[in-house]
Amino acid sequence: ASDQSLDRDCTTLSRHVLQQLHSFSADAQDLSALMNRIGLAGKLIARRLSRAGLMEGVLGITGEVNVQGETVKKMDVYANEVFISVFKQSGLVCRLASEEMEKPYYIPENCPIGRYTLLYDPIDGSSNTDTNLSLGSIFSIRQQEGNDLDGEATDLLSHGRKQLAAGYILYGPSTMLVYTLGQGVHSFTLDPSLGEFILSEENIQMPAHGAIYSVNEGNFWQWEEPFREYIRYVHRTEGYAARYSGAMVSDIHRILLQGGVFLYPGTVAKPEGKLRLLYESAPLAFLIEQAGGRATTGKTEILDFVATKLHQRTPLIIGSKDDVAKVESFIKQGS
Ligand code: AHM
Ligand code: MG
Repeated sequence: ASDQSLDRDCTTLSRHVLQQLHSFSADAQDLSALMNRIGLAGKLIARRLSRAGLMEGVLGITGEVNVQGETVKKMDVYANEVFISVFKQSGLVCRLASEEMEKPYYIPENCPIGRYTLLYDPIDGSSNTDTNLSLGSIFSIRQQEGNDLDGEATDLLSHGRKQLAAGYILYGPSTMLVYTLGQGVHSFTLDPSLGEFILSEENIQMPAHGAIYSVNEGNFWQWEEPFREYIRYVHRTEGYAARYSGAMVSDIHRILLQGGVFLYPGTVAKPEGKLRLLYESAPLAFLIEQAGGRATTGKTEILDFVATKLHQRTPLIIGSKDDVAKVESFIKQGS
């Protein structure tokens, strides 16, 4: 029995990926190596965040504005480069696409052998950086299709069911990595003394309904009426609680474990909302579906939505099945 508990306590991320795929095939080895690299990026970012207040030049803004028109933080730049540098050494990834880069980044020495593309948001919840609050990184791995001779990466403009792996790293009181390969959702906690992500929970299934609704209510009057109607319903119904942290990775992590719904609706001025499909909404949708939840734009399942451009935005309603359906019922009434 003691052997068994030792065994369970020490399932590391890379071993878990191999177990998941039940094989030592080339694909399984690749995915294990890729997940291991994502874990390394997470450790490097977590280390820097944990010391941010003790070091010069870690916090604050760079003075630049990114492709999305958002102010760039020094941590955004650092985290973006961490992913590039860990994947340069992997040999497996030819292209990386992130929130912080207008065009995909090619690693010539890995092309065309590296048949995988990493899509990622290096720092989710950037506005939390300077106040020592939870942050995340979001990732998605896709197989590269075709040769991408024009360097436009148009093969990425396909639906989210093509993701091979997806998940997030949550930088909270402890650092956690949650991932799916399309076979359930599994969470790991970083043991800083070992420098390893250790299995915390396997095959996480989320409740069909939860008390939490998570949305920036400051935008109330900018939304379309059905969202206001949903929020009014929540306000007058007993048993709901609002939670909104400014980093959707942490809000969605809570919802994964306890149920509920996260919304980022479009507004009249910006009907597509804020969140980007390929490296924010789609990876989280893949993961939440695997945990028994759902994600939709309000019109289309997130995983069926096909982007027309790399930095495409879509509205997002994601979480427990019944709660997503409840939001949808207001949208249907309104149309
Ligand atoms: P970011 O990747 O630039 O940080 O943007 C994504 C974040 C989400 O984590 C969060 O839920 C949302 O933006 C917060 O936006 P707002 O301040 O408009 O509510
Ligand atoms: Mg983001």
